[in-house]
Formats: sequence, C-alpha cells, structure tokens
Amino acid sequence: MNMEPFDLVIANGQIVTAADTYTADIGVRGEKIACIGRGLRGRRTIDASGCLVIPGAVDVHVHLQMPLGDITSSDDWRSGTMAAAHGGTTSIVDFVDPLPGQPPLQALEERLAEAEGQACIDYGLHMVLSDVSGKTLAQLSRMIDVGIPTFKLFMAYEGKCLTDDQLYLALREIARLGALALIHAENYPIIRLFVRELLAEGKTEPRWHPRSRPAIMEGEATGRLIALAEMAGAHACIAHISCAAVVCQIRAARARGLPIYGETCPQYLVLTQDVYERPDFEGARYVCSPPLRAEEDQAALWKALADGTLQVISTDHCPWWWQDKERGRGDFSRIPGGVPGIETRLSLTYHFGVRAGRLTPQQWVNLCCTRPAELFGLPGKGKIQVGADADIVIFDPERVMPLTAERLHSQVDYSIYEDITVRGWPRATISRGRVLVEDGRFIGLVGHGRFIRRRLV
Ligand code: DUC
Ligand code: ZN
Ligand code: ZN
Repeated sequence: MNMEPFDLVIANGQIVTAADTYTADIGVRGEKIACIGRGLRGRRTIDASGCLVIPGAVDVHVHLQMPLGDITSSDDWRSGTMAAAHGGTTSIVDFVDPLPGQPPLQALEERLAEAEGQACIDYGLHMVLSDVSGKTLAQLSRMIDVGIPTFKLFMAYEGKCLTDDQLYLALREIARLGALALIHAENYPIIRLFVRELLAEGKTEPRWHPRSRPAIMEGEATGRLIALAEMAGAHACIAHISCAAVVCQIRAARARGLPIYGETCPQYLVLTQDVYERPDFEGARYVCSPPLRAEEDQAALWKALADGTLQVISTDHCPWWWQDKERGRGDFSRIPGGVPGIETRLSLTYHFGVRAGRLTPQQWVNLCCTRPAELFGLPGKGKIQVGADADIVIFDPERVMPLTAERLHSQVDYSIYEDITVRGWPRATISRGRVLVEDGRFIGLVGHGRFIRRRLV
C-alpha cells in the first residue's frame, strides 16, 4: 500500500452518491479518486465539515458560442465553462452543428478548435443531424469512433426540422450502431401556422410565444417520435421536456419496456409561463423553446423526476445579450430562443428539489451527475468512487446566494432568476484533482478542460 500522503484530501464531509449518504474522507492522487476512508493524510486537506461532498455535476445540454444567423449566443467556451465551474458543474456536452453541406467531421474539427485552450472544465459534443442523406448517415460510425455517440434530431426549426421518414431513417441507423438519439420534440408545421396567424392578428409581444408552441403538440411530437423509435429499435432521450403531456408519453413508453429517456431543465421546474406577461418586453428574457408552461406541468415534472420517469436534469444553457433579444420587438418569433442557466442548476434543484422535499439528496445527485454521465457515455464522471476522475463538489447546504446577473458569472446582462435567492451553493469545485473554484473565486486554469471521447456502455 502507498503510504505517501495524498495530493488532496477532502475530509469530514457528508458524501452523497446516487445510492447513499455517509461521512468519510476522500483521498485524491493526481487526477483520480484514490481512496475513500477515515483519517486520510494529504499534502493539502480541505475540511468539508458541515458540507455535502458530491460528484462534479454533468450538464449534457449546453450551447456555448452558438451561431444563429449573424449573432452568437453570449457565453463563449471560456466564460461559459468558468460559470459552470462556479456552480459546481465539471463536465458539459455541447453540440457540433454542421453548416448546410458541410462534412460533419470538418464541422467537428472547427468546433474542437474553438474550445481548445479555452475550456475550464471537460467537455463532450453531440452531433446535430439536420441532413440525413445516405452520405451523412454513412459517416455516423466514424463519429462514434471519435467519441460522439449521441445525435440530436429536431422536430422543429426551419432548416433543421426532419420529416417523419427522415427521422425514421436516422433512428434506424442510430439503432444499428448502438448510438443514442437526443430529440427536440415539437410540431413544426403547427408552430409555423400559429406564428403566422398570431402575427397577422397583431399579436407580436413575448406573451404570444407560449401560445404558438402548445404543450399538447409537444406531447404529440413525443408520441410520434416514440413510435418511430420503437419501429427503428432506437434508444432515444427526449430533450428539454416542459410539460405533463410529454411526461405521460414517456411514462407509457417506459412501462412497455422501451428504451426511452427524458431530460428536463431548471427553468421548467422553477418558472411558469406567467413571466411572459411581464411588461416592457421583459418577457423576452424567458423566451426559450419549448416555452415555460403552467404550474400543473411543473408539478408533473417534479413527480416524474422523483419516480424515475425522467432521468436527467440539464440546462439547455443558451444565453443571448439583451440587445439580441431586442431584435424580437414587434415580432416574438424573432426573439432568439434560449436562457442562461449553466451556473444555477445544482443549486436551484437543491433549493427547490431537496430542500422542498421533492427529491432526496441521492436523487438530486443521480439526476444532476450520475445518470447523465452513464446515459451519455462519460466514463469516469458523475460518481464518487475509487478510480473515478476526481471531479468533486463541496456543497455548502446553508450558503445563501441571490441569483442576480451581478453575482453570477455568465457573460450576459440579465438573469432569469433575478428575484430568487437560494440556500445551498458550492464552496469548492474540483476537476481532475485541481481546485477550480473556492469560496466564490476562480483559481483554476483556462484551458484545463479536455475533450471527452464519450462511449456508450
Ligand atoms: N431551444 C433549443 O432547442 N435550443 C437552444 C435554445 C432553446 O431555447
Ligand atoms: Zn432543442
Ligand atoms: Zn438546446
């Protein structure tokens, strides 16, 4: 046995895993968890008494510097990953979205070049499939070989939206290769119709955004996708679920033993569509797709997280400068969709989930860390276990944090949680044995983050 002191010991914390809670020390050597026990000696020891010690959180749905026409989402790889680290997230999965006609592997190289030297935490990438020609589908196995085993398919958005036959062809190839589909499930023809009708009636304000994208059609799209996935034999995860109608579909599919999974995000759990009614175009802040919904939907989502119908909480982090949101004055459909959230997920779900008695601490860890890492193939992430990456968060359950733009670290000039103060915030965030953030100060290295070659198991 190696009697040398550990490089780092996190002592006396209450370790919370997806399965249990116990008090112990964690010994870190290099980038890995080397020992879990009592009375461990380290070159550096952090006393975590009174804190929860959990795996670094895994956010499998973010959009950093995402292009949209001539604008780009406001967090870049540097600012977004730094904000993530402040909030206790140590791994993210973003997207490669090839331009029309661009070879996917070339798009991947360009995306990797953007992140290189800029990311503060580890990152993986999904591939967006908006072209399902034989030529593109023939390249999926190559993408899996380079560490991209998950593919996003859209049932909304001009230029991205796939028809049912295209969805089926993509799902069939995904099934053949043992990959996973991530689906944006909405009904685009209905959205297009409703947007046109609303605008023609002079209904141009943000309050009309949720009316143009009804929950019932998010449920319908999910049901249709599940049928297509069942025929194709594909594993599929429905992204950013906003409503009870989708929960019902997923619950029924899973009851039949189908490999259908679901992801939701804090904005759907904490906010409701009432915010779109705010005066002076303020509702534009909250425009995201699918939109925020009603209180009953929120309750259904919390219940589905607690009973295992949904497996993943991620953020769909996609912030826009206010001046870019302002482009939609006079036409809500031109407001760039997306909200900031990369920093606030762990804490919001602790405050409104665990503290409010909706989730156990173990469920919280499972939904924010362990299950996303398993489902999306991040080896060594999302668990406190000997041999796993030393990605660890020391979470102070009593630390009070107002979620104002001033206090948060995303590169964006507003917060969607301006009125919310949470109790429970990370005291320290550690990635592969390096302390990135301690007591609200970033002390990590820009460029520390590495590309994760993911592999589904
Ligand atoms: N919806 C998405 O599907 N992606 C980015 C942001 C959003 O609101
Ligand atoms: Zn989406
Ligand atoms: Zn998204």
